[in-house]
Amino acid sequence: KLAPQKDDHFTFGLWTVGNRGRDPFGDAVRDTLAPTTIVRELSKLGAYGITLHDNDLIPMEATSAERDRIVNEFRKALDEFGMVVPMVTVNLFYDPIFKDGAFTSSAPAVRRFAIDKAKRAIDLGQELGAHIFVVWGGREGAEVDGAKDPRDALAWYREGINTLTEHIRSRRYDMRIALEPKPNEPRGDIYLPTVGSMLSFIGTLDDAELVGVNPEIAHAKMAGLNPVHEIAQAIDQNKLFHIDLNDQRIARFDQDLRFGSDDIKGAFYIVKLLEDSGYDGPLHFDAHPYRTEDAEGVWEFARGSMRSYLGYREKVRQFHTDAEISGVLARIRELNETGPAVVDSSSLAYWRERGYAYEKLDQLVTELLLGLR
Ligand code: GLT
Ligand code: MN
Ligand code: MN
Ligand code: MN
Repeated sequence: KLAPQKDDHFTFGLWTVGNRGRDPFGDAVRDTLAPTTIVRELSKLGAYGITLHDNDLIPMEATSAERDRIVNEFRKALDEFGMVVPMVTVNLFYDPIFKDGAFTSSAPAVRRFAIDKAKRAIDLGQELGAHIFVVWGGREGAEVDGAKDPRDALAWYREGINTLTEHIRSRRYDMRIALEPKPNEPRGDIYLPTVGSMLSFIGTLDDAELVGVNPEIAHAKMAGLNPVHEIAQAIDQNKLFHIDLNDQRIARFDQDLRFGSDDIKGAFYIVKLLEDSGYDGPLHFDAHPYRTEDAEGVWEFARGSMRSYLGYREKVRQFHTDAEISGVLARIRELNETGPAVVDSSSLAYWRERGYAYEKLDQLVTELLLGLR
C-alpha cells in the first residue's frame, strides 16, 4: 500500500537527492551524483520524474556541443528508466553575477543576461518535455533598501516575467510559469515573499493566464504562515501550478527537511487539501537529506519522502471513512444549520453559549495520526 507507483506522480529535483550537504559553516560531505544515476535510482524507487535547474544538468560554461551531448545522454537515461521531466527551472542565484539580483539587479546588463538565461532554460524544458517552468527568485531581494527603490525592483521583475511569457507564446510552447515565493535567505529580504504577494503580482502581468505559483511548505513556515492556507489560496484562484513538498520548523533558517518529518498534523492537512481538491500536478519533493547521511541515507531519504506522502494519504482516506470522525463532522454541520435562524436579541444567549465540538474533532485527528484508531 505504501509502495510508490508511477501514477502517484512523485518527482524530485536533481538538486535534492544530489545535495552534497554543504552549509554556510561546513563543506560538502557527499560526492556529486551523476544526473543519470539519480534518474536510475529514483526510477527504481518508484518515482515518476525528475526536475532540474539548467545548471544541475549543464555547467554554466558548457559549449553548445557539450550541452547537446549532456542533454542527449540524459534523455537516453530518462527513456531507459521510464522517467519524465515535468518541470524545469533556472538557476538565477548561484553564480556571483547574480549577487544583487537577476531580474531585479540594478545593472541592466545583468537583467538582460538573467532573462536570456531563463529563456534558454525554457527552451531546455521544452526539449525535455516539461510543461511547468518554475522561477524561484532567490536573489531578488535586498539588504540595503536605500540602494534600490523596491518599486523599480518590482517593475524590473514584471518586465522579466513578461518577457518570458512572450517567449513561450511566440514559440508556441505548451508551458506555464510557476513563481515560487520565499521571505528571505539568501537575501536579507526577498521581494514577493508569500503566495498572496505572488498572486497579486501575477494580476499585474501582461499574460497572467500563463503564470501561477509554486508554493513551498518550508517557505510559508519561514514567513510564519500556515502552508495549508497559502496553498488553499492558490487553489482558490486556479493558480496552484506546482508544489514543493518539504518540512521546516518555524523561526529557523531554511531547513528543507524531508516532507512530513517534523510537523505531522500540518503535513496531514496539506495532503488532505491536495487530495480533496483534486490537484493533479506532480507531487514534487524539494528537500535535502540530512548532512549526516551517506549514499545509503540519501536513498532512504527519497524512499521515506514518498512513503510518508502515501502514509498521509492513507490517513486522509481513514479520516473520510472513520465513523466517529464522520459523526463529529455531521454534528458540527447540524450545530451550524439548526438553532435560531438569525442572531438577534432573542437568540444572543444561544449564539454566545453554543460550542463547536472542535476539541473532539481535533483529538480524533490526533489519535488517528498517532495510530490509535
Ligand atoms: C533552491 C531553493 C528551492 C527552489 C529551487 C528552484 S532551488 O534549492 O531552495 O526552494 O525551489 O529554483
Ligand atoms: Mn523550493
Ligand atoms: Mn526551501
Ligand atoms: Mn532549498
